[in-house]
Amino acid sequence: MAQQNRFTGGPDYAPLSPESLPAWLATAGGSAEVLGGGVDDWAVREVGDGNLNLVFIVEGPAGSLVVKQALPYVRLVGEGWPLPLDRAWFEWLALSTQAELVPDRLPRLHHFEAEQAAVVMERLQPHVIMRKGLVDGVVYPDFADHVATFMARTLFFTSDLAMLAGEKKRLQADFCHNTELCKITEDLVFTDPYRIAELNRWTTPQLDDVAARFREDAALKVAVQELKWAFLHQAEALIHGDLHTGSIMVTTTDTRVIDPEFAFVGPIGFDVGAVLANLFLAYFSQAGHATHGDDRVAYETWVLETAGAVWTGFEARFLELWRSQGRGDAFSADLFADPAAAAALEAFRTTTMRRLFGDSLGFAGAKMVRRILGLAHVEDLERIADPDRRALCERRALAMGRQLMLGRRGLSSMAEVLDLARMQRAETRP
Ligand code: SR1
Ligand code: MG
Repeated sequence: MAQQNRFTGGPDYAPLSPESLPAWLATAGGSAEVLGGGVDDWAVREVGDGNLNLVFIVEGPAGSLVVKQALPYVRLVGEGWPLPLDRAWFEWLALSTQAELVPDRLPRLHHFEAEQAAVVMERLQPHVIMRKGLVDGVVYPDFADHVATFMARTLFFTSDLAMLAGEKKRLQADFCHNTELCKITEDLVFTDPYRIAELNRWTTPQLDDVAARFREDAALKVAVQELKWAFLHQAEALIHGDLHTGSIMVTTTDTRVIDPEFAFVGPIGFDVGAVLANLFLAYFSQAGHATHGDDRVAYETWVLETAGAVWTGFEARFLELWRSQGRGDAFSADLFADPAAAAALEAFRTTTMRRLFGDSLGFAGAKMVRRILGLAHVEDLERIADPDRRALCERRALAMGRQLMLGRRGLSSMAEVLDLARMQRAETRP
């Protein structure tokens, strides 16, 4: 089934518009019932501010919905960079898989239509994109708990620790065609920031020296390519694939993860690292948002503590699931019934979490660097209008990213990582 539905975008595919969308939506699953009234009563606006797709909010007399439609090219760059429409299918398939594991952490799904490469889903309200909240200095007390649970459950239950080999291989087969989206990550995260690439950009001339140094840093290039190699071959679990704070919608009491169009079966640490990276970027950007009345110092502390809590929460929940629900084909339970074998397995679990910690830190470092030296930047830093001030924040974040990639295997605790962040934050070299 997955194989057939993957072929999205039929002969009638056309980018939707506020004018054309109501007629289409009238035939899209139960959308009309959710909205109430008739097509003439629906107000549509396009609100997409991401890099790839169209996103519409549709409001009717009874309720509202979101429609996300893939464009046949990268929106950020234009028609010169074609991109397959089947990413809408992978997003739908990932959301459907995750919905069975963490229904409370996702938007409710209403409808998928292959012909228009479009997904209809719940409009999350009054949620905001988390990155915007972080720029505004808003505290989200439950975020670490929510995202740690999201990651532990989605990553554990789609791994060989929980799945039978045949099921896991079918899952892998379903997602292995998401090659173009993976290629974006392979290029933009792991390769382009370390070479001259047409689409790279950075705060210039302030960061010209560090950009050049990164392109000549032999040890760093080996480290980032080792991470790329892991991204290419480490088929551990169904990962979201783009779990930054722009893919998370929040209120002060709720957290929902959206946008898994980059999903594939890849390294667990890539998702964990994405969340950590984006919290660290938020941390280093706060100095750029400080004003006379609001120095952001307390907020910096909250952001850093949250990064710590994301890792410790993830580690605890993942381990708990492994101990209580490890019924997959990896580590067959009947081999570990006797106490000596059980103790050996427990020791291996500790080693594995340590390895996942190192992987997560390395991926976090790569994802920090790409947002400063590569094509796609983040609002946390872009919203700092003064380029000198922005460059200082970016320089600190780049130094941290580099240290995470190079030192990932030697860093043994989150406390050590947070100390590293504080040390970089104190760096005043312009
Ligand atoms: C060309 S797409 C650039 C970035 O946007 C997405 O959110 C992914 O992070 C991708 O790398
Ligand atoms: Mg996205």
